[in-house]
Amino acid sequence: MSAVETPTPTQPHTNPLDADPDIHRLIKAEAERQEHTLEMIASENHTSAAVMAANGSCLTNKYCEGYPKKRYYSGCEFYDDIEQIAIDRVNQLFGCQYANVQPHSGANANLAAFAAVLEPGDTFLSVVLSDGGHLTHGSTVNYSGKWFKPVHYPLVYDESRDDFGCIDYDAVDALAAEHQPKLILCGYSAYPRTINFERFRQAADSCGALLMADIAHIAGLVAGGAHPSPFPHCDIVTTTTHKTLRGPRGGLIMTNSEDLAKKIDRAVFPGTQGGPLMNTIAGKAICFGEALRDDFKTYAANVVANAQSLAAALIDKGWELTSRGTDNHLIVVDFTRTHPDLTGKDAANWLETAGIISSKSTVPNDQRSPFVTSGVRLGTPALTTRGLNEDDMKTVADLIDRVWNSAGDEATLKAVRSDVVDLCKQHPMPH
Ligand code: DSN
Repeated sequence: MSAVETPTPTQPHTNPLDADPDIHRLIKAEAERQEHTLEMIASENHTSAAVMAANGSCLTNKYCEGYPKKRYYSGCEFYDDIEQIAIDRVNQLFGCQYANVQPHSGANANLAAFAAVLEPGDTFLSVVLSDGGHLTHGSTVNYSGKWFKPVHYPLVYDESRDDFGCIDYDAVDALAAEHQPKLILCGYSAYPRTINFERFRQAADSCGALLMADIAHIAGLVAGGAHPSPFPHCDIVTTTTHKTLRGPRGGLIMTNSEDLAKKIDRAVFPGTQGGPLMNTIAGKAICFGEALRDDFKTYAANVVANAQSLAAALIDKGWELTSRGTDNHLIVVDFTRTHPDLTGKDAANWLETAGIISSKSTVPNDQRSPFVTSGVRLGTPALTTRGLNEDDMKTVADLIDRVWNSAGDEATLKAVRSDVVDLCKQHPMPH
């Protein structure tokens, strides 16, 4: 009997990506871009080397449909442990009893949550989308808006009120009474203020609705104690894992109800997804472990302090913010009154040329389309990860102010670009 032949080893590479120079070149270029720009997209962050290593590990090779100890494939022993560690850490971190760590994204998490508790045609309440909601909260171009019936609640638009720009909780009550929704959704993509989950619970109880929070943006602040927890007030909580929580790109659904947990598990798999991304679930487990450490509390507090410092500096320079400030990790600059000719699109493009990466944003009562907009959303999670502090935020506000006041002047953008690179060099990427 002949011996089994050993396969010829592949050529050794100094870096495995040398095997594909085209992609390697682009990844290196992207690393360089991240190193030398200020990342101020409120939904982005710089995750740890450990998270990235897990995400790029051999775990990507495996199919694991099902849940721990209930898989459809053999060979899942280590994956059961990884997924269970992720679940246990979520429960500890957010103070809940059940977690599904398999959603591939926040959009998938929201779709599965809706599928778990709503029937086609059912009514739910969510915020007016241009006031800070998300595509998956009932947009007409998303299945949440095609399959279900969203009714949108407003912010307080009366400038004489102290809660100008905050959720209009009385309007939520009134719409709940009028429409008897099956579910009320809170949690937003461009809302700078604290969410009063207790107040939403009262509204939900008044009409017998379930209360769902999408905490994708604020999850890291909740985990780090810098924003109140949606538990015990909410029935279902969805989130992404890659924003303030600083993990790999992915989604997560949590609940305290055994009955809802079963429905959610079925809605994720087999309802809306197939095989879970186990490499990403390992990255999520690492991120949850990192967020359980005391230094994550400091990080979360610093994210908020930095956003408040940035907000104060921009207000000092005459820029207006929605709700006139922030309680969390983001601000939305509203050009409507102070610079009516400036669009969010131009403002974000000029910042990008200068090395400051942001996102255009609709503002309450925006008359411009979502492709143009009258505002820019700025966040501090990524800059805080790089170690920038409240004083640095004043410098960043100066840079932004110079860019916007220049009306896109090329020489100014070039000069700011150079100052941005200097600031980035003082705060190298933390890995
Ligand atoms: N696209 C994300 C954001 O920027 O807020 C939400 O999913």
